[in-house]
Amino acid sequence: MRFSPSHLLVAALGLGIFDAADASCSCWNKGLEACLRTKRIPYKVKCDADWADYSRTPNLRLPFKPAAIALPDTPQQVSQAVRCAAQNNVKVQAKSGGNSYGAFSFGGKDGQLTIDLGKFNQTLLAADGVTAIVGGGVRLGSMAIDLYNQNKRAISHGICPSVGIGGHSTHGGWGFTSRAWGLTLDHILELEVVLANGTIVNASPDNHPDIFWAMRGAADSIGIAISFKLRTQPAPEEVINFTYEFRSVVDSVDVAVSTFYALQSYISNSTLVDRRLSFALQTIANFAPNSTNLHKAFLVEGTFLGSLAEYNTTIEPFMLAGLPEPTQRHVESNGWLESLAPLSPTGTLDTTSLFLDFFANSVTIDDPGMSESALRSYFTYMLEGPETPTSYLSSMELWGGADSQINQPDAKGTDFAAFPHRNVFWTAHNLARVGPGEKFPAEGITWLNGLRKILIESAEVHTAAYPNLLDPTLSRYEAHHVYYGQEVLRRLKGIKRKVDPGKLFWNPHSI
Ligand SMILES: Cc1cc2nc3c(=O)[nH]c(=O)nc-3n(C[C@H](O)[C@H](O)[C@H](O)COP(=O)(O)OP(=O)(O)OC[C@H]3O[C@@H](n4cnc5c(N)ncnc54)[C@H](O)[C@@H]3O)c2cc1C
Ligand SMILES: *[C@@H]1O[C@H](CO)[C@@H](O)[C@H](O)[C@H]1NC(C)=O
Ligand SMILES: *[C@@H]1O[C@H](CO)[C@@H](O)[C@H](O)[C@H]1NC(C)=O
Ligand SMILES: *[C@@H]1O[C@H](CO)[C@@H](O)[C@H](O)[C@H]1NC(C)=O
Ligand SMILES: *[C@@H]1O[C@H](CO)[C@@H](O)[C@H](O)[C@H]1NC(C)=O
Ligand SMILES: *[C@@H]1O[C@H](CO)[C@@H](O)[C@H](O)[C@H]1NC(C)=O
Ligand SMILES: CC(=O)N[C@H]1CO[C@H](CO)[C@@H](O)[C@@H]1O
Repeated sequence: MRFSPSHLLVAALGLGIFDAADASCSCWNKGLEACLRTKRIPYKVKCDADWADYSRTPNLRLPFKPAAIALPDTPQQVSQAVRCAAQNNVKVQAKSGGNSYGAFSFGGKDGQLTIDLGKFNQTLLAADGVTAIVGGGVRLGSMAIDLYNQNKRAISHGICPSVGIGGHSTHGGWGFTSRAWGLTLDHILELEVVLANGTIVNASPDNHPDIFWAMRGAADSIGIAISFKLRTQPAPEEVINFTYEFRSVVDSVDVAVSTFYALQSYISNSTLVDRRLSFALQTIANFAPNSTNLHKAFLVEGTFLGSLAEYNTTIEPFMLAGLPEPTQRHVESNGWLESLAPLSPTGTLDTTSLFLDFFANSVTIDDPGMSESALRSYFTYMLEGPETPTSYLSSMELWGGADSQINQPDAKGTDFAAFPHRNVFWTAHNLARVGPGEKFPAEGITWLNGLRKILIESAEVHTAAYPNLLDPTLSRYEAHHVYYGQEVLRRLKGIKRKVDPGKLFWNPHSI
C-alpha cells in the first residue's frame, strides 16, 4: 500500500504545528517530549493552548490525561513516535475515532503516549472501483460518504458516525447491515501495521499471517494499523428503516417476554427471513434528553435492504403477527446514505465526537438466543427490579437469526481471526448515562453490572462479551476470558511475546 502525494503534502504542512510549539512547554515525561521534538513529530502536551480539545475523552466519566499526544503526518513518524515511547518507558495506544468506552486510546490511565491518527483520514477506492484504502484515523461517517460518492460502494459498520475505523474494525464492528455483509472486521483484506519495534509491515493472509490474525480482534495489543485495505459491496439502492414502539411491553413482564420471544422465533425462521432484515430490541428508561420522570419504552428498530412494497407484503405482517398493537410505527424508505443519518444519535453523518458521561457493558448470548425463563429474569430486573439513578438503554442487537453472514462457522472459526464470537444470536449492549453537568453515580455502575449478571446467570447458552463495547470495570483476567476465550488467548499471548515482548502497546485489558 502507498500513500498518495496529497498525503505527503499534508505531511509537509503539518510541520507547522511542531514549529508553533512553545519551546518551554513540557509534558510529564521530558525525555519523551525531547524525542518527539528531535524527530520533528507534531505533538501536543498539557501546556499547549488547545490541549483540552485534543485530550478531551468522549467518555467524560474517564478523563485520562496522556503524557503527550503525537499527531504524526506520515507512517515514518508513527514508527518514530513508537520508538520514542519505547526509549522512554512510556506505554502506547493509537487513537482513531477516540470512542473507546474505557478511554483506552487516551491510555486507559494517566501518563501514556497517545498516537492520534487524525491525519490518516483518507478513503480512496482503488482502480478496480471495489477495493478501498482507508486511513487508520478515518471516521465511519466520512468513510460511508466517500465510498458512496466514489463508486456507490459500502461496507457494514456501526451506527455512530464519529466512531473510527481503527478501533471499530479491529474489535468486530456490528451494524444493521452485518447480517447481510458480515462484521466490519470481515471486510479487512490487508493492513499496514507499525509494530512495537518501529518496523512497518503489510499484514495479510499471505504476509505476516500471525500479525494479520491477531490485529483482527486485538489490535490494541499488537500494533498500529495506519491503513486498511477493505473489500466493499454495492450500496443498496433502497433501505427500509423501521421503528415500532410497544407501550404495553413495559407495563407487563408477561407481555415483554412473549413479545421478545415471538420476534426471536420470527427472525430464526428461514422460510420467512433472509440476511437483508436486521433489528435491535431496545428497552430504554429516562433516555430522552433532560427527562426526569421514570419513563420506559420498548422499541423494535431495524432495517430491511429491499423495497417498501416487499417490506409491506413479505416482512411487516409476519414480523408483527401475534404481537400487541404498536403504539407508534415509523417506516420509511431511503437511499443508502440517507438511511445512515437517522441512525446516528445526532441525526446526521457529522463525525464530531459525542461527549457523554456514561458506563456500558455487554453480554453476547449464543444461538438459539434467550429462553423464556432468561427473558423473564431480564425483564423482571428492568421493569420490576431495583431502581437506578441514571438513564439507561439495553439494546439487544441481532447477530444471529436465519441466514446471518456474521456466523459462518465454516469460514470464520477462530482460525480466521482473533475474534471468537461467531455463534452469537444477540449482543446485549447496555449503557447508562447521566445528563450534562451531573456526576455519574456509583449506583449506576452497580445497577448496570447487575443487569449483566442477570443476563449471564439466566442464559441457558454460552455467554461472553463484545470487545467494542468494552467494560472498564472488568479486570484484565476477566476481560481476556470474555473477549477472547482460552484458545484465542493462548495464541495471542504467543504472538505478543514475539512482536511486543516489552508490552509497549498497553491498556488495562491488553494482552
Ligand atoms: C455513539 C457510539 C455508538 C456506537 N455504536 C456501535 C455500533 O453500532 N456497533 C458497534 O459495533 N460498536 C459501536 N460502538 C462502539 C465502537 O465500535 C467502539 O467504541 C470502537 O472501538 C471505537 O473505535 P474508535 O476508533 O472510535 O476508538 P478509539 O478509542 O480510537 O480506539 C479503541 C481502541 O482501539 C485501538 N485502536 C484504535 N485505532 C487503532 C489502530 N489504527 N490500530 C491499532 N489499534 C487501534 C485504541 O488504541 C483503543 O484501544 C459505538 C460507540 C459510540 C461512542
Ligand atoms: C483530513 O484532515 C485535513 C487536516 O489535517 C483536512 O484538511 C482534510 O479536509 C481532511 N480530509 C478528510 C477526507 O477528512
Ligand atoms: C416458519 O414459518 C412458516 C410460515 O409461516 C411456518 O409454516 C413454519 O412453521 C415456521 N417454522 C418454525 C420453525 O416456526
Ligand atoms: C437539555 O438541557 C440543556 C441544558 O439545560 C439544554 O441546553 C438543552 O437544549 C436541553 N435539551 C432538550 C432536548 O430539551
Ligand atoms: C406500505 O405501507 C404503508 C402503510 O400501510 C403505506 O402507506 C404505503 O403506501 C405502502 N407502500 C407500498 C409501496 O406498498
Ligand atoms: C521487528 O519485529 C518484527 C516482528 O517480530 C520482526 O519481524 C522484525 O525483524 C523486527 N525488526 C527489527 C528491525 O528488529
Ligand atoms: C433502524 C433505523 O434506521 N432507525 C431510524 C429510522 O428513522 C427514525 C426516524 O428518522 C429514526 O428515529 C430511527 O433511528
